[in-house]
Amino acid sequence: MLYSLEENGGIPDAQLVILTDGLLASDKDMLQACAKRKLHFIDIEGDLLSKISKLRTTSYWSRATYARLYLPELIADRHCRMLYLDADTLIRKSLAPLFDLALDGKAVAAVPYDDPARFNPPLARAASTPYFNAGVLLVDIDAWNAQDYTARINKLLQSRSFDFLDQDVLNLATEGNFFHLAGCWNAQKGWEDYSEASIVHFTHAKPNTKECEHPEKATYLEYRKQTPWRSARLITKRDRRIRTLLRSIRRKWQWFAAFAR
Ligand SMILES: [Mn+2]
Repeated sequence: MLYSLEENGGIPDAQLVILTDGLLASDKDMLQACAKRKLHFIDIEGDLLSKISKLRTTSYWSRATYARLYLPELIADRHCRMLYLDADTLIRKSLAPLFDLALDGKAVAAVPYDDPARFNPPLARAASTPYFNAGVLLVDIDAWNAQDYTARINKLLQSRSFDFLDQDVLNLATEGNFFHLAGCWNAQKGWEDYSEASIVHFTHAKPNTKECEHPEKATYLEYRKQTPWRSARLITKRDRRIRTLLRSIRRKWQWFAAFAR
């Protein structure tokens, strides 16, 4: 994602902020090697960690997913426009148009799903209320603050747990009132022609895995050749099971160590 952003993103003056959870200094050096400009890292710790550490997670969505909710108050420039991008995206074309778009006073712009009825019933609202994918999120921070989104989100997070975690929370906070971006800004599974997409989003199998048959996997691997991950082998289902197991052992051990202190 980072390498393709530098290559095709067309926003050389934008500040790049990376949210990290438990990365080593050597991991950060490898990420930095993918970028031309200096990266700013925000580690999930302290206040931010205490806000999200007890929230619901799943085997495929870690607590880090919630951290994006707090980005508007974490980044230094409080009056800018922020573009949040998932790590499982690939940037194919200039992102500059997103920074010139008139958002009509809306705090959030995103790509709506064609089938909102899939998401809305558990949220106790009308099935047809627009619902967006949160992997590509354009935020006008002034409008976000004017409409007290962070406070709304805090209240929602304390009220219950959500099937789609922070994505449900963001959608509830906007109450269906968000700017609708064209699908090419978050081209997900089933998109007809990826050469027309500005941002490809690998929402299902990830392109660094053996099982992935996504048409853009080859593009991803081409870009990856230019990064420190150039010779990494493709991950298998077995690798992932082992990784998940190790992660859960490490979490339990951390809990035990904290308890024993
Ligand atoms: Mn994603």
